[in-house]
Amino acid sequence: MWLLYQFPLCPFSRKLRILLAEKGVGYEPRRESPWLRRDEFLQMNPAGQTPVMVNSERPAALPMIDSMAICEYFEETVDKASMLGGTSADRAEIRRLVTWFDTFFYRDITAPLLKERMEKRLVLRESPDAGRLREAMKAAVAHLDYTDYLLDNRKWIAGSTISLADLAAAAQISIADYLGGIDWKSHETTKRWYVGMKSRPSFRPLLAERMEVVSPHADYEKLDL
Ligand SMILES: N[C@@H](CCC(=O)N[C@@H](CS)C(=O)NCC(=O)O)C(=O)O
Repeated sequence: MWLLYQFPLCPFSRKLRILLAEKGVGYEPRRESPWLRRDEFLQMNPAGQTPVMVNSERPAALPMIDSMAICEYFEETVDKASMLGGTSADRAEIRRLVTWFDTFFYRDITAPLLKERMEKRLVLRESPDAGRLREAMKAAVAHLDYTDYLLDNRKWIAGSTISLADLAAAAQISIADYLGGIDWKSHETTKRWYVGMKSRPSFRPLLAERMEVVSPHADYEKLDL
C-alpha cells in the first residue's frame, strides 16, 4: 500500500493526488504538517516538505520525495491516463508549464496566501498582512491573464490534450481559490477550463476536504462559479 504524507492545502500534494486518481493508483493519505518539523518526517525527507510517498510493503525502499519526481515515477510505471505524452517538444512544453505553476504561481500567489491566511492563524497566531494579501491577489490577476492567453490559443494548458500542466495549474489555482485569492471576474476562459477540471472525478473529492481554522468561500466547490 502506498502511503502519501500531505496536508489538505498543499498544492504539490494536490497535483500528485489528481494524477494518482486519474491513473487509478490507490493510496492512504497520511496527514503531515511540515511546519511541525516532526523528527520521523525529517528522517524520511530532510527537506521537511510534503508530499512524500512510501510503499509500506517495501520498507527498505527509499521514500519518494518531490511532487515532480513522484509524478514522473507513476508516469513511467503506470500506462493509464498518460499526462506527459506526445513528442519530445510536447513534453518540454508540459514540463515548462508545470515548473511555471509550481514555481512562479506558488511563489507569487499560493505561498503568500498560505502564509497569511493559514500559517499565521494556525501556527503563529498573528493577523494576516493586508498588504501582502493585496499583492498576492494582484499577482493572481496577472497569472490568470496568462492562463487565459494560453487557453485562448490551445485546448488545454500545454497543448491539445490534458497533461500534468493542467493538473499543476488546477492544483495551485484551487488552493489560491480556497484561500480567497482569485477574482473570477474577467477571466472567462480560465474559469471555463477550471470548471471542467473541477468536475473531473479525480478532482471533486479533493474539493470536499477542509483545513482546520480556514474555511473556503461559499462558491469554492460549485461548478457554476
Ligand atoms: N518542490 C517541492 C515543493 C514542496 C513544498 O514546497 N511543499 C510545502 C507545502 S505545500 C512544504 O512542505 N513547505 C514546508 C517547508 O518548505 O519547510 C515539490 O514539488 O514537492
